[in-house]
Amino acid sequence: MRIEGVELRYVCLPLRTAFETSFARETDKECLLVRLFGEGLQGWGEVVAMSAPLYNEETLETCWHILRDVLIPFTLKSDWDRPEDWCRAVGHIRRNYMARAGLEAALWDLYSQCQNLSLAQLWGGTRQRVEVGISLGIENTLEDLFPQIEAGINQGYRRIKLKIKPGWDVQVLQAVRKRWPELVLQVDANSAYRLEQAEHLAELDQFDLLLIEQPLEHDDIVDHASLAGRLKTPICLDESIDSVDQCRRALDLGSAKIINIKPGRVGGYTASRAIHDHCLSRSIPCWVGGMLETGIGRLPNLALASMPNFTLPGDISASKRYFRRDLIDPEVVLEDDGRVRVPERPGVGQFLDWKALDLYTRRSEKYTG
Ligand code: OSB
Ligand code: MG
Repeated sequence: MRIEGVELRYVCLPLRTAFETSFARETDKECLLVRLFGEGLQGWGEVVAMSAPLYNEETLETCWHILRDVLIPFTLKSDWDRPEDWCRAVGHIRRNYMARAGLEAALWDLYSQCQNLSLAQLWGGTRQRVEVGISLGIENTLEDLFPQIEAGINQGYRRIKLKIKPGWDVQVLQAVRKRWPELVLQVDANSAYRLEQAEHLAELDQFDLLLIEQPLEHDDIVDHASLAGRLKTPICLDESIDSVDQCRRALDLGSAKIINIKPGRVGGYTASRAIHDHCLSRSIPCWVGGMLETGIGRLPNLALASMPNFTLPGDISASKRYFRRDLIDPEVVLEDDGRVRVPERPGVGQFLDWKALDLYTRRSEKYTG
């Protein structure tokens, strides 16, 4: 594939309701879109970094810089047979995983159109529909949270994930369990605790949680291994797993029993598939995480989730969970049994809602060789 030009767009969509994690409160979904022109086609990808370096070290500005000054000039210089070749060729660049994942996603979009195969077909997907869950942010009171759980259950979501932090954990779960004893429930701390709080975290064992996601530091796999010995609830790592090698080390140490895979965090779909395969070989279940993606990032995540070892529900909820209007048409919808359909057609570019795209684009720049 010869790439003749690249456009970067900064888009900002209002969220229906604010989303609060232990590290930030977001009221808008901001992201970059990468648009590739080549082979008479267009490929689109989403950069999932946030405006501030609070989830990982990247920001939308660092991604714009790395894309404009490093990745795009490099991409325009050569022909690319397959997206994996591009990944290998940029392998010498350190980190900046979200920046490269955005461009890699656009290459996959283009490639799938060139091959006339869906992303799920290219990636060896084995399901036509995937189970999904809903992620609920930190609220001020239980009265603010409960209606959201109720709505999630009524809409048919397969499991509920609650964001937790010190002060919003044991008591909340006590109340939730009392009201919904059978609910499939998991929690995500986004690194809000330290190993010294192991005893406090062990109180969560009584709530029959599917997993606890990233309780300790974002870059730690050692303390998580110590913590694992003191909890019954399985630990799932998110932030700490940024490559297949880091995944292997974490599993060797016993730091996690379950892995959350987010393409943006690990540098793209090629790396995501490698981590999936590694986990499969070790009988470690995986699920596809989310970064409040617009439809442009959500569709390829659905294709990824159709691979066989994504055996737990993904954070790939319906478009309307987050947005009044998404950037794609048709939007991602939840079917009655808590599943979402995996796109059957190639790529994501042909699902674009151009009016919405232009409405929400704040800035764009085009680069040619
Ligand atoms: O840790 O999974 C996370 C959103 C922003 C940053 C980090 C995380 C999240 C989510 C969102 O939990 C889940 C979703 O996209 O539905
Ligand atoms: Mg997480």
